[in-house]
Amino acid sequence: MENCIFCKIIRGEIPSKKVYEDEHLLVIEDVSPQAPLHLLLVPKKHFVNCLDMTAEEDALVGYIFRKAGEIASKDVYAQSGFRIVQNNGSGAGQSVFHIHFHLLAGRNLVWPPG
Ligand code: DGP
Repeated sequence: MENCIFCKIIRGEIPSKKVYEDEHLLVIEDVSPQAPLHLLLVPKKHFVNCLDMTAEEDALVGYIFRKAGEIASKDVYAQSGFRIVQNNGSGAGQSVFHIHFHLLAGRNLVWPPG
């Protein structure tokens, strides 16, 4: 998508702090971290949010969760626990309309979330 900020990051048109990249997925540091570890797992294919996905993406979503676990297992902040968050729609806090999964750790993550 031409004007999507995450598509621009994926294309290398906007700089980011990359943690992991492969043909399906980009993992970057969040520009406005809400915890000592705050990464964004961003699929390279553009989807607005989970309402935009079909059964074709089932494997991709499973892959993203497995990668999130792999990354968390190597991070010191995530040793005592971590959270994966995905916001759908502005009322839920979505501000970038290219699906992404927040990986948060390193502070007390309260429940229920705000
Ligand atoms: P959400 O509110 O769930 O749509 O999350 C969007 C996140 O994206 C938010 O935590 C801030 C982050 N973000 C926005 N613009 C940029 C950017 O240009 N670079 C990076 N690394 N993160 C961004």
